[in-house]
Amino acid sequence: MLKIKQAALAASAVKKEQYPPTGLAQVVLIGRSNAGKSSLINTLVNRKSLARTSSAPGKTRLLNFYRVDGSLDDLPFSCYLVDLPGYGYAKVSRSERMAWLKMIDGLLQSEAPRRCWQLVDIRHQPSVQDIAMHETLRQNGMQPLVIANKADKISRGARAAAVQQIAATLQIPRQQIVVFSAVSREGRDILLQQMAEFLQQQAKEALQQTLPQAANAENPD
Ligand SMILES: Nc1nc2c(ncn2[C@@H]2O[C@H](COP(=O)(O)OP(=O)(O)O)[C@@H](O)[C@H]2O)c(=O)[nH]1
Ligand SMILES: [Mg+2]
Repeated sequence: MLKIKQAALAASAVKKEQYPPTGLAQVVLIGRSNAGKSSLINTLVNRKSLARTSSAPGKTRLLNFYRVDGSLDDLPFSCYLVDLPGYGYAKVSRSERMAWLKMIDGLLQSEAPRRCWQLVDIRHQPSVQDIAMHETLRQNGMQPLVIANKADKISRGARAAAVQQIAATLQIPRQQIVVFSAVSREGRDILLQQMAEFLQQQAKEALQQTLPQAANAENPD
């Protein structure tokens, strides 16, 4: 079981030199402005206002690295939740958009174990920008988990169809979508489970990389 003990803002960055120095695993949150990225982080780590939430879209212009410390099956872990500035905000200039793309590209190119979580609004079909972002991530070798957010805003009966619609639009299996709400906290356990699986896989890969060397050191022949 994954337990989060502590969470804190480790760095706000635009470029690589400003990233936190450790190569810890990252869960990167991507979505339109106002999709609920900051709220999701707060819900996940059980803090009211660690990540700033705002009803004025387009305010966060930096990559915010939140360091999370906790335990996974009683063993300590640390990772980052990375809050990306939202896209789809109409009033940005071309140069601002380019700077944004450069910032995201810089993050995705940097070396770290990484998972992407893309937030979409469960009430609407994914936007053109949502689809473009999803495809870009796929082209970069990522398979983003899609979080259908604000589930408290639609009736239980409308959900299956909404999720089906998102799956069809993004051309992904239904299983790649998690229904979530920062208000009802629905879906939180599933996201923690996703995080746990990622970190476990990470630990396994790290071990596999060090084990052959350790074996060689013991048996130099
Ligand atoms: N009803 C509802 N509102 C939400 C949910 N998540 C976020 N919001 C609201 O949506 C707005 C934008 O949320 P925020 O987390 O700042 O989005 P961000 O721009 O993606 O970081 C805020 O007014 C939040 O209170 C949710 O699950 N349900
Ligand atoms: Mg935000």
